[in-house]
Amino acid sequence: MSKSERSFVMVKPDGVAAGLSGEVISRIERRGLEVIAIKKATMQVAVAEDHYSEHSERPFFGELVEFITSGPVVMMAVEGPNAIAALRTMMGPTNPAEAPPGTIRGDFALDVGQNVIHGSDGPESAARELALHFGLAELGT
Ligand code: IDP
Ligand code: MG
Repeated sequence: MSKSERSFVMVKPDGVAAGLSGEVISRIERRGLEVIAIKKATMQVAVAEDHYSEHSERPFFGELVEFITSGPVVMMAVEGPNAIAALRTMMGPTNPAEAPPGTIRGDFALDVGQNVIHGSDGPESAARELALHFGLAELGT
């Protein structure tokens, strides 16, 4: 049995505005992963800058922070065997133009910036993002 792990997943403002929160949650659950915490909120600018700090020197950073704070997002802690990699595969590549049908980005997005979903890219970023957006009590640890 593979080791259970946790990922931070977020339906971005474009996905929430398009009414895709339920679709994303449904795909996660049907895959067999468990949503162990969930909330809908508009992210504070300082929190968004921290969340995307690895991209702070990139030319699109300002646009990215502006977009991610532009409306409500649905944030989740998702748990299950190989959750981080399984979710990245379900999301598809960052650029939706390269995302195959059947992936969330391949089915619902066209723009590299507004690409519907975020998922942690590894165990360190998952731990960091879960701590940033959820308290320990919310995660039952
Ligand atoms: P990921 O979301 O697939 O992990 P990252 O490379 O970590 O992709 O980039 C974080 C987010 O920054 C992307 O999901 C996308 O919203 C945005 N982004 C990445 N590259 C570009 C770009 O070239 N132009 C505009 N936005 C971008
Ligand atoms: Mg990333």
